[in-house]
Amino acid sequence: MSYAPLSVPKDTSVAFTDSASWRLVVGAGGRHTWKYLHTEEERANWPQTALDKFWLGLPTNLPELPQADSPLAAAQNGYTFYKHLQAHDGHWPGEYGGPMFLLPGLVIGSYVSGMGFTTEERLEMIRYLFNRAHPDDGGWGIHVEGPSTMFGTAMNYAALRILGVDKDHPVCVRARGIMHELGGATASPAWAKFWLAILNVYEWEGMNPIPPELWLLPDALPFHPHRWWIHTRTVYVPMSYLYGVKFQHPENDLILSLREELYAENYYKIYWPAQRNNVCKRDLYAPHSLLYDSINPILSSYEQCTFPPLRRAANDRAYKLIVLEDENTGYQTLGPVSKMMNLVARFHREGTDSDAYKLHMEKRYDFMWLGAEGMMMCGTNGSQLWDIGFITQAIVESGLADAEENKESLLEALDWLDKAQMTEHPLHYETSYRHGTKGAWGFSTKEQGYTVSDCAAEGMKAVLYLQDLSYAPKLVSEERLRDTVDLLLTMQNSNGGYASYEPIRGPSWLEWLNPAEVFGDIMIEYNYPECTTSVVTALSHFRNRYPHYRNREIQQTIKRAIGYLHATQRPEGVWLGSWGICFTYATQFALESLSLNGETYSNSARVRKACDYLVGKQRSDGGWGESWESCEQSRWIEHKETQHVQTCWAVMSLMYAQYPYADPIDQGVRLVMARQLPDGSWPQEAIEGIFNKTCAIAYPNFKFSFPIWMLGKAHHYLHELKERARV
Ligand code: LAN
Repeated sequence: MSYAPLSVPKDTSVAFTDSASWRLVVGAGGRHTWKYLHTEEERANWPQTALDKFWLGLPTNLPELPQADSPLAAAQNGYTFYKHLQAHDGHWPGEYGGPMFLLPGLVIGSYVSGMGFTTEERLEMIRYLFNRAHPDDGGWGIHVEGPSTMFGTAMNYAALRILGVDKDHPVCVRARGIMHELGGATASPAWAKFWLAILNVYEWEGMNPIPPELWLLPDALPFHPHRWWIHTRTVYVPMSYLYGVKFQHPENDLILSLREELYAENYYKIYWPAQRNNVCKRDLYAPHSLLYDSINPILSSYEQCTFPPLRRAANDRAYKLIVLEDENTGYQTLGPVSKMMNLVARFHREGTDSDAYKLHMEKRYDFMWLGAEGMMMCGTNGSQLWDIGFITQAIVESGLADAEENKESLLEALDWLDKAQMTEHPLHYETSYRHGTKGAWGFSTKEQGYTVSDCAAEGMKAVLYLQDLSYAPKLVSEERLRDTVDLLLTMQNSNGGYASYEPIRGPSWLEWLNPAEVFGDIMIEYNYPECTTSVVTALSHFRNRYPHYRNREIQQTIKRAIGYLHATQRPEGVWLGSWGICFTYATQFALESLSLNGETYSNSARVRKACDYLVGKQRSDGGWGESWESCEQSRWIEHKETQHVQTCWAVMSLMYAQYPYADPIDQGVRLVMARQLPDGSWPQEAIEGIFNKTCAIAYPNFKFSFPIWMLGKAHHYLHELKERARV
């Protein structure tokens, strides 16, 4: 199939679609989809809200607020604005972009499965890619703030061409220039090779094998894929199926042309086996281990003479796991990568008339988000729980929850949280190697259906905080909170730490089999200070309110978790962040845990070391600023600009530590107040999050939740310090 011809503007200085016609639809459970209204009448009957306008990057025209004369007043101004961004069901929708390798999966996967997009969606995806092309060379990086790589450039180039951009369009010409300069698409990392092979513009022979047979091995083996990190194994399932069947889109004019455009040499003269380990230097973060490089030739030889009944059985096994995953998650799967691969696999086996095909087609929309720069594919189907968890705790901790004007919004938030808790284990449970879910909250919605340790914890904390309010009903019963505790107690690792989705299942040497080249630490679960802290603080808040339930076990769990946090403090005094950028993020969490254990600046050398290090990084303007490269290189790298979100994390760290000197806190507060806009909002600054060491990801709601939280808390804290000084 091919998409209908499209007239594409030369650059993004003109409108691609009418921005006044887009509406965000918030559906059941907090589902986000964007709809384009075609007629004047529809637009008049369904006016654009501040929520729509804000995320589309249009002026919201919300009123200027009275100048804040205290941190608390600034926090309230922030919330006055932020309440306009709360959806009717109580949660705060938001963009979750950043990675630049997801949209191509959406486009290539849809194209090879015969699924279309509306003209407006195509134009907005094109606009996004135009806007995100690197200003220096016209390529794309692994994420929006990174330098151009082959991963980003080869895949997004193919996506643009599928979407209908002509090869002579200036954006394509420029992108082709950098792509060829970097060696052409033969130098793509493995995941790009995979998508290009699916599209039939790269040969399967040029891939390191992804044999589905691994799924036939006994579960007890230490390297069985069910022991891998859940994202890696969930991607590996459909990848191995599609590799096993050697899926290829049929040749057509576009495919033939792409074979010419993507490569610096003649496609038909390429010796493919030599390309398996050819990866552009710029992309390479985790080079293959000797072990991995030694196994591949053996597997490649097997690939020449697979035993057909065995291959069939392996494909069937992988396919079965794909079906279970689809059914467990309402056809959205764990994440956006597996989503599109499962979709292609279901198309391959069941065709276009099947229910699976239709359900998959519809669920693509959960990941598609229209932002100010155009339409993107998000890192998950949203960050609903994560965002509501922080803002509700912020409002309660700052004392703003008792203000009449805030009550309704908090009650709506509690209602959302109540409905978002998972109350059962997965439909397919042990059969699809899943951990339990009863009692959990996930990162986004209930339907997505995955426990994440810290999301369950932050969800529970938010509920406990809100249900403490005199005016709030106890929507979530003690029994349901006990389920959360029971689940969290199953997730601690032997060294006391907590990982993300499951306890660690595999040995650490599995990292030697990391095939992805562009990501680090992806083969197994690891412990994270952030996840560990969320869990210990949640358990401790639970215990304070319900002291009779599993008290001793909770106590022991917390003690062991603190032991883990002690062990992972770095020599310079801070903790390395894995999910937020970077040291300010993780240290905020770690110091919260330590303070809970009674360790503060006055009695703990560790805490003093952490605070002194942070204070040493405070800039002359009162703020802090770290680059995403800190995560990549595991060392503090200054950002060229001060970041107000990171300033909040640093100040929160100092407050958790009971830092006794007001100045650094006061200066941080002033910076964050100075950056607040007259309507109470804050501008978007640099990207806030990270995953797998190399890929930055946006948490745009942090620019509200953390300033409001920090300012509210600092207001009381600074007051206390002043009182103490007076006595
Ligand atoms: C996320 C997003 C949320 C994040 C936190 C809750 C913040 C963290 O504390 C635990 C890990 C978790 C749940 C997490 C894991 C990895 C995710 C799902 C992501 C960063 C969002 C996107 C990313 C996913 C792996 C992207 C798809 C790419 C692959 C390499 C499969």
